[in-house]
Amino acid sequence: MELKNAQVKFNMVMDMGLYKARLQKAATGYSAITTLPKCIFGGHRWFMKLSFDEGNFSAEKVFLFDMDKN
Ligand SMILES: [Cu+2]
Repeated sequence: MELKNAQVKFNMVMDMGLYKARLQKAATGYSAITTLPKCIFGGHRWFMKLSFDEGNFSAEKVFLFDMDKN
């Protein structure tokens, strides 16, 4: 099965904008590339929501990560 409608969205607690990328099939699994801005207020925690729907099945999951400080 191949996911055709999968995407990731990134945002911060503060309004830094919403960044989206579609997942593309890669050699091993899926990949997505996006560019996130550096927070001028020193925030570094980002949330990434992974979502996909395929036929009548859909799922989403939120992950968090901290951007490098330098
Ligand atoms: Cu910020």
